[in-house]
Amino acid sequence: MAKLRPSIEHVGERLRGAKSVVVLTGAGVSAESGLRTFRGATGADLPPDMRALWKEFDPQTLATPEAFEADPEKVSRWYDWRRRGCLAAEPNPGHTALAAMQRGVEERGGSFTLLTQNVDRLHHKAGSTGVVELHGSIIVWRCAGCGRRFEPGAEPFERHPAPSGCRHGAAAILRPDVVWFGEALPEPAIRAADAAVEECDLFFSVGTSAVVFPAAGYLLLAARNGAFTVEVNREDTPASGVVDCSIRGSSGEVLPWIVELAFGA
Ligand code: BJW
Repeated sequence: MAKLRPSIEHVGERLRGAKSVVVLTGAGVSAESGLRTFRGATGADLPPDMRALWKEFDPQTLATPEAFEADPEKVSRWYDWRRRGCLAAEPNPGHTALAAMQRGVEERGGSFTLLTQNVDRLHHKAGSTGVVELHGSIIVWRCAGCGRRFEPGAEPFERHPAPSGCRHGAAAILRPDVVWFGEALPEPAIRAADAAVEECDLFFSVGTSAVVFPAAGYLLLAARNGAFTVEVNREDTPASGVVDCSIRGSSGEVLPWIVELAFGA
């Protein structure tokens, strides 16, 4: 039997009536803030400085613990460059709409959890609270030796890799507090995500290519538990065939519309 295609109005109604909402976001949500995604179409419509990162850079030589061990200077330079880009960026209407969505759900006594794969802290800047950072933060760095965390200022590091100042000899260098390929996600984030997804009745997957696990598995878990699932993305992803409603468009346009339908302006 053909699957029904619920309309965006139906999504608005679902949101108004939802008791427990989970939103999973990815790099696409920050694209309209000028931050590059990792994957997705190169986009003939996009300027060269907005090309997907993994089209220009090799993740194996930058986003793995082995890469940092082999060439800490190169990895530190690249992440410091991206860190400063994130610090300079401002939230866009997609981020703002998610903060408004949280207020709308919570004011009606519901629960709301924002799971993000983004390391840029733009959800915090937009006013979202309790954000679960599945892949850590690029704004925070930590000593590779002892794990002590630092939040460096906006100016570029003077040295690469930057010394942490801790007493760990050669290991006393800073690395970004992000999750690289092959590394485990932070335990508290996993626990918070598991609990929220387990009980949610409405799940949104927004601006993510839905290919990186375990984050991509949360949609599947929510669907299996009977939640109504929605995708918002400019392109088709592996999630598109799984969700109850797949909306093609940019998060900066679609999310404010959904929030407006559910809660008014
Ligand atoms: C728009 C838009 C607009 C654009 N509006 N939309 C099961 C199966 C297969 C593989 C695995 C598996 N389990 C684990 C793995 C291995 C691996 C993995 O998933 N690999 C796959 C790629 C094959 N996973 C891991 O290694 C993870 N760790 C792990 O599993 O550990 C196990 C372990 C347990 C115990 C001990 C030890 C280990 C870790 C994954 C870490 C991912 N890290 C990165 C880098 C973070 C640091 C950094 O910033 O550099 O995280 S990779 C990169 O991908 C980044 C992102 O968070 C992540 C996801 O990307 P995202 O957010 O989806 O972005 P894009 O670019 O992919 O997509 C953007 C989307 O937006 C596109 O669809 C566009 O169309 C759309 N879009 N503009 C709406 N305006």
